[in-house]
Amino acid sequence: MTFRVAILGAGPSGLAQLRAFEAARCDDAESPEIVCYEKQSDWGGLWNYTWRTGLDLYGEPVHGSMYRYLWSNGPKECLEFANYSFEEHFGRPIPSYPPRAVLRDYIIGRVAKSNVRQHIRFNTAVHWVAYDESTGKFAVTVRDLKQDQLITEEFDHVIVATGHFSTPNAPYFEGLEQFPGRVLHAHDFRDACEFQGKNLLLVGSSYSAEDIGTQCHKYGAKSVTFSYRTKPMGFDWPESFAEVPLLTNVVGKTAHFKDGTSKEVDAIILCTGYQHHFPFLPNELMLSTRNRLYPEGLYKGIVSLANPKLMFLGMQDQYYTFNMFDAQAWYARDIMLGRIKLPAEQAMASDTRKWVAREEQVADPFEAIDFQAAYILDLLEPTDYPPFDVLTVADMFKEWEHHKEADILGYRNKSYRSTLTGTMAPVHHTPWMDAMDDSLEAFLHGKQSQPAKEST
Ligand code: FAD
Ligand code: NA7
Repeated sequence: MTFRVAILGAGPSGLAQLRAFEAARCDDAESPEIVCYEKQSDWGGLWNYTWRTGLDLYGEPVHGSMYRYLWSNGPKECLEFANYSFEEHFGRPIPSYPPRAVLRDYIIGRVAKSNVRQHIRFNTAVHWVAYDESTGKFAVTVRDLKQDQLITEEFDHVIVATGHFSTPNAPYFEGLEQFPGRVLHAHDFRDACEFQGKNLLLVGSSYSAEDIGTQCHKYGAKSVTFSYRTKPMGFDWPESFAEVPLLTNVVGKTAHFKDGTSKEVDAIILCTGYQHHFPFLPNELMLSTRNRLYPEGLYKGIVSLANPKLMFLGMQDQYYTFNMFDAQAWYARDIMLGRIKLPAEQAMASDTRKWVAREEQVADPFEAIDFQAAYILDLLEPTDYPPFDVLTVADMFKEWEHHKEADILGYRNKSYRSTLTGTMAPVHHTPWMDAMDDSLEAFLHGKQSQPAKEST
């Protein structure tokens, strides 16, 4: 008898799950009936750019956190799918740090070659998931956004692939309500050109702060001040950057910091991370976690300890991305197909505790990379996902860290070798700091269609 699987979200993780089932279908495995619910009108998740902020056309929260001129913040060779190389997709080698549109094209290129789009219900937001102990089934209630209708369907398994970099974590700082300039969270940041000639304050010291700060500098911001809670990023910043301790309060345009210093700023961007937010899950199925490498409550980082028929993809803090989501999707698929037998509840809980304890020993980014590599190798072992050289990818991530330490504005000019094809990526035609046009055409064909940096 066939079974029914609901996949929530058609971003890279949800698409990985669809692709995993497609691969099994080719092996004549029993194929479930799959429905993937996606609230956007297209697939690609965060990689779809939207100008919208706040609520979408239908009153749902806008998912997108990506912005114009976003370029990959890690080498593409580290995220390459094991069954679909960049070279296969583009028909030739391309440089290591593509802009968003190019990565989106690659993600979509793989799934477009299969029949998986037929399973996706676009413009459909998941509103509630309930589990019925007596039938052993989930009732998933969605809103068809175009028809404005609620629909409920039953499933044997639910895969949550709704991402966790969309709902802002936005702390309050005294005086923000009186600040006479723009105050926004990174989730709502769209276009660095808005901040040309401005003095910016960015709260936070992780990827968003680093990337939005360097972008704004590239597009003509006058100065960028990063305010950290725990520790500074510590890069060798050019003169117009500064790193200061945590913001305490704002008086007029003056931001005051914990060390007693202050700075007059024109705009404040809260790069303070995101919340794992699942408004469609009841308490008993909820996943509560901060952004970490091994969320508590998930066996193999996937299976809900609260109900093993509920699984989560892509909920980790991420070095590895697309190929890790694939490893997870193949593993989840094999659980659903009965190819991987789940151990007893206690054994799952104790295995999870061991990984969580191991993560707590991680001392620096280099150990974090090794940890995530070990996690992926653990997932790959029992599945037929094509082998890829996880450890060489870990070495590339470490090289990437060194390149960033050496030159935070120039690391994207470096090239890496694909572990799939063995090809060394060509050097891009334009150094990143001068590449103002982030379109696919400009990247692949060298057409610069936008004006270079404007004077302030
Ligand atoms: P998402 O991409 O977030 O997709 C989730 C999907 O679920 C979305 O399509 C959303 O619309 C849908 N959804 C959510 N809620 C509902 C609901 N209730 N009902 C129906 N559908 C729903 N990774 C890299 O590898 N390289 C990078 O350079 C990089 N840069 C990044 C820059 C930014 C600003 C951010 C925020 C992230 C970046 N990432 C990067 C990491 C990114 O998380 C992953 O690349 C990837 O997009 C995660 O895929 P996902 O499918 O898990 O989640
Ligand atoms: P991260 O990596 O989760 O980092 C969040 C940052 O925000 C981090 O520096 C935190 O400081 C800081 N933070 C969180 N809460 C506060 C408060 N209350 N006050 C001050 N600072 C705070 O999120 P990012 O958005 O940078 O990156 C997420 C993804 O987007 C990533 O995968 C990128 O590829 C793009 P802490 O160090 O914890 O003290």
